[in-house]
Amino acid sequence: MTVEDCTEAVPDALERFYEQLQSADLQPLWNLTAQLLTPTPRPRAVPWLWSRATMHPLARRAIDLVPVERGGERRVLSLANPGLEGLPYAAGTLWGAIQCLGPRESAPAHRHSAGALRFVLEGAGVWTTVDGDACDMHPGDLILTPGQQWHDHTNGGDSEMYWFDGLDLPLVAALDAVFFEEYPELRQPDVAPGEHNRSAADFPRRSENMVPGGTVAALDPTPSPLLAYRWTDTDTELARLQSRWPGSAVSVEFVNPRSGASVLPTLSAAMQRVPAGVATAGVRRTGNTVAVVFAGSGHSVIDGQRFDWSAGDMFVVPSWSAVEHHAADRADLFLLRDTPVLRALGLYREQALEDPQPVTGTFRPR
Ligand code: GTQ
Ligand code: FE2
Repeated sequence: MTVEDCTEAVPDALERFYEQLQSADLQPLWNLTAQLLTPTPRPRAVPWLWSRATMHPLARRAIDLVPVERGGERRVLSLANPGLEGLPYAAGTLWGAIQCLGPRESAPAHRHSAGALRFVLEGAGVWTTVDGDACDMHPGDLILTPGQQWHDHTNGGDSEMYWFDGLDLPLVAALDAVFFEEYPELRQPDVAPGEHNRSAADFPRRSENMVPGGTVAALDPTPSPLLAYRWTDTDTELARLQSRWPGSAVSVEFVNPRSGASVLPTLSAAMQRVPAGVATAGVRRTGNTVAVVFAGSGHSVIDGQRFDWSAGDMFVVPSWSAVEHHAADRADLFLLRDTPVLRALGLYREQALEDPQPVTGTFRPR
């Protein structure tokens, strides 16, 4: 006898039974299986793109309208994925945002259990102080603020500064492990200009700070002691790889120089360079990706939908979506992922796609 037969036979009894379950705070798995145990991941976040053309003027406007100080805290516009019903998250596990500081402004010191990284888009004269180490920020640099380390951002110059923030906050929230604390003062003690960038001085070897290829397998519950990865190093390394494999996309993952693991226990960061006219091979992987276009232009195909992009745009590739990146001009893509978490839990999978995806639609940014 099937469940349907049973429903036919005794409708009233069954209906009463379901009511009893509901008032007992119990749910029958037999009605939920299809939505819970999906054959492949079904992220609620959708592939989406936020263009620089939309974000930048709004961030600029925030500098005029919204002061940063205690109470206002950080001038951050978070990427809110429309699939997540109003949550301020780029994807189910990842926070992505644009943050900006006007001339001579600083954002108050604090710390939290969520790990964060910054990828600098434009501007000059800003540093982030991380547990007393003032890390200068230049376009293309990656700056880490690992979980529970005090951090504040200071603009010591006369220009506006814009950067991308990536955090594991949605994941830490899902694990019910969010802690946050304000530093007793507005800022950590000043660091003499000549004493900035201590961690970068301690780990100067490019070959130990970034590794070529896909995603590293090493795991480390301790964050990287190196807090600043310089664009000059990244660019040099990508150029070196490009000269060995001309006509192919190349990438580096930034790593913890002590362990060779991803930069943070929960987050990986990589930079991919795609030569003009080249497309990356199609792939699906578990875990979410937020991509930030640092330079160049092109488009990505995500689950059959075409997303055109250029410098300063940000887009999300949700877990298990098929993706290829096509460069029109030589493109540099910064890639934030939650891969270390999936690897640590035995959930990481990737699948190479045999053929380029047919394009069935084009994304229109709002
Ligand atoms: O700059 O410390 O985008 O604490 C979200 C939370 C940035 C920060 C964000 C944060 C920060
Ligand atoms: Fe923070």
